Amino acid sequence: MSTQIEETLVLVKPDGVARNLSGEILRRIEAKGYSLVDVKLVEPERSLLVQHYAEHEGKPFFEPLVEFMESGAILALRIAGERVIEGFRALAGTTDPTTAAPGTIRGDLGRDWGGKVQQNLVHGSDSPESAARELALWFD
Ligand code: RTP
Ligand code: MG
Repeated sequence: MSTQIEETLVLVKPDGVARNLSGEILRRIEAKGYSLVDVKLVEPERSLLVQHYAEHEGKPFFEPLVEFMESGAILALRIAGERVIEGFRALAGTTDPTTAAPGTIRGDLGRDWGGKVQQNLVHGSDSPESAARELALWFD
């Protein structure tokens, strides 16, 4: 099988940064064997968040989601590795932290805060197209 080194965008969302989980999340990424290419702590403009989550515009959770993402600092990571796009999504676990599998970031560390949006600690690009688009938004 040929190797398939990819890059993806990971965001430690405001709940992860506020709960001091950035190091724990980065530890899991590095322990898996992915490497860190670029990193920055940001408080993005609303326009960047709206572009980032453009696929969800019009959904009931869109506005609460953007407000949540504006509520504090975000750690943006550009990471690289073999099939890292799919692999990081597996490491993160499914969207709802209550039912995300134990062993995943969301399953082990996520909480259901009973709000209008899932505060699920991390974002990971969901396809090669999303990764290219999102890395350009956050890092270029
Ligand atoms: P992400 O894009 O952040 O990596 O998460 P995801 O692919 O697992 O989930 P997605 O469907 O893309 O939703 C984006 C983010 O919106 C919030 N959400 N809340 N209340 C709800 O039902 C709901 N649905 C989605 C979550 O923060 C989710 O990660
Ligand atoms: Mg998504």
